[in-house]
Amino acid sequence: MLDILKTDAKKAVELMKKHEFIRIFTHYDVDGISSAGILGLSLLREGKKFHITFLNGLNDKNLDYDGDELVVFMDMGSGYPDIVSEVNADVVVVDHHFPTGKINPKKRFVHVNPHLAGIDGSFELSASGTAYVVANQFRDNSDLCGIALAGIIGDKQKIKGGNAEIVREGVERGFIEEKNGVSLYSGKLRDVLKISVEPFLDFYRKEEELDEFLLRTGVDGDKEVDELDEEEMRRLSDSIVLRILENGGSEEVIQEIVSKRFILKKELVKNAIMMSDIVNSCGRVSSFSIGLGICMRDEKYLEKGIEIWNRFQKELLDELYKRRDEVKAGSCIRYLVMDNAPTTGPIATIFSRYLFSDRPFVAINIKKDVAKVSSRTTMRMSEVVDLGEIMGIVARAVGGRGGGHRVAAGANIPPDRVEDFIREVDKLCCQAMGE
Ligand SMILES: [Mn+2]
Repeated sequence: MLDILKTDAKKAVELMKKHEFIRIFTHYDVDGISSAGILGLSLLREGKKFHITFLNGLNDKNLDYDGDELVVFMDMGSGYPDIVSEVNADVVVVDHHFPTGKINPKKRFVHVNPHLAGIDGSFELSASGTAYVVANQFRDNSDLCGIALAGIIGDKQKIKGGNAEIVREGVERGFIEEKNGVSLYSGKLRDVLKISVEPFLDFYRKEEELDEFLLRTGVDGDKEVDELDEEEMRRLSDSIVLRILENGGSEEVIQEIVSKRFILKKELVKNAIMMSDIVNSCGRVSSFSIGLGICMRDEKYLEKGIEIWNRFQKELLDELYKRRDEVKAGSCIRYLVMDNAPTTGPIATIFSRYLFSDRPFVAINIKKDVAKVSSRTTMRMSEVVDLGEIMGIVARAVGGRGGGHRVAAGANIPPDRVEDFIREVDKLCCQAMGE
């Protein structure tokens, strides 16, 4: 399944081998950071020097490089042919976003993207997974599969297709261990249920409900999640499913969370979803190098990373608790308008998956000069509603820019056009849904 991609990956590696110094630009989310971690470790093993910059998105102003360097774009680039075409250096793009337009490179150029190799890059291979395929063309770097998995989880992809192949290889080689059960953090059950955001169980500041839940489930809340026996895990899993559905969560998330728990044998953080969340929170608060350090297995970053994650998690939970009552309904969407909120995307993701899964969800965060939009919907609704397309069209119409995947997309728009934007998005969603 990865054969064609491996051919492209090999070309990328051949080009990288021609350079002693590699200039890497990557997305600042967990998929982008883990991609850079995978490539960074691979380059270290080849004795090559590199410099990594983390970007929110690509524009022509934030790229500094020398013409004799090799520029590598990770988790970005495929959707910005105009900018990639302008780069006056050898270029490698390692991305999984849908390629748009034609790239006219100035120098040598290799494009490694699952979509160009017959693989569904939206759900079945992340940038980190693509980076892992590239890494293994240098030499056997299959021990890096756990880092790839952190990115796969971070991008909410499925363990299918290319991703499944990476996990399978990891399990076979003993780098990943699979356990049955609900995907939960490690730690004391009561604490884990309270702070869990994926799945979000809505127990934060609801101690009594949590006690009742544990009593009904018949599992001791003081037990370590990793030490629950099979029967306890089964009962817990049933209760969690029920709770999510009662809260207004989507049935789709059930399949995702009641599946496998992955243990990463080689990583500093053994629990795969914790690793993904810790790196994610580092990215969110612009502590990119700490997230990268954890991906590159440098122990001195771990404590700081966990501290950032704890703070981030608490802030996110406080925000979820506060914002849920501010959610409004349009004709076909639900939306939330916030001023200077600390995050946008995570709130949109969690609300749309666990509390308001019945309609597309749009979260707008108004900052000084720009309103940041994150929109999410379920897989089932995305069969008719293409949020990436809708964000693109409506953002352009109000003088902004937007795009993304069918299920998850974003935009930046002028703050004074927020109301027009919501109205138009609502209209296009209604049209798509035939209402
Ligand atoms: Mn990605």
